[in-house]
Amino acid sequence: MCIRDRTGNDTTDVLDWTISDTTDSITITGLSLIRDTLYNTYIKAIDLAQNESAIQNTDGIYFDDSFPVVNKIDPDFYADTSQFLSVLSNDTIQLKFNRPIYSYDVQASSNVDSNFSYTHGYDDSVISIIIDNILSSYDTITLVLDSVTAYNTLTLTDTIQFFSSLWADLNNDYDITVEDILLFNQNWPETDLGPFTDHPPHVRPQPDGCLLLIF
Ligand SMILES: [Ca+2]
Repeated sequence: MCIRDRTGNDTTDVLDWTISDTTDSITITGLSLIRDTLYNTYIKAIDLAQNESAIQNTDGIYFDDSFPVVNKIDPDFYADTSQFLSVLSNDTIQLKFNRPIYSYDVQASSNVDSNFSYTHGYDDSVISIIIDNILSSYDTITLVLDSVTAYNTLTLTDTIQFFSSLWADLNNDYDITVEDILLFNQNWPETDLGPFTDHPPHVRPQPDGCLLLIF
């Protein structure tokens, strides 16, 4: 058998005719292949009298040694500090990869909620984590990706953190300061922050559209 680089109009032998020890299979190692290059394999049979058969060739395969990586994260707190997970409705985390994924394992946990639960699914290079609970304020969701395997069998393992909104952080700096109180006063009576349950900063707001100041 031999292997040729068939990308473009040129062809280059990357492996000259090689005799296989068996008629079932042959494993070739140590090839220096170039990514995204089409390689064809050619085979011919030779009998004991040295008669050669016609040459057969494969349709070709593209060599691909690039690892799967996360291209896009939603919500992306680090790219835009206003991108939090919702504390008012169920939210979804999406991870878009640079390539289709064959298999993966994912585990998610909440820093606050021991009853945190989720489901996950995969479609079109995107892993979605659908959060079952409504998160409390100022929660950290840690996502552990394990053995994310692309079709070329290369894998990715990564840990990514996501953050729920900090309730009453009106200027999106993920801190409660006098500036937030100032904004609350300036926007009065447009900002509805209550009522809520649980204790700050991990409150669970259920704003009712009713604007009262309770002292
Ligand atoms: Ca703030």
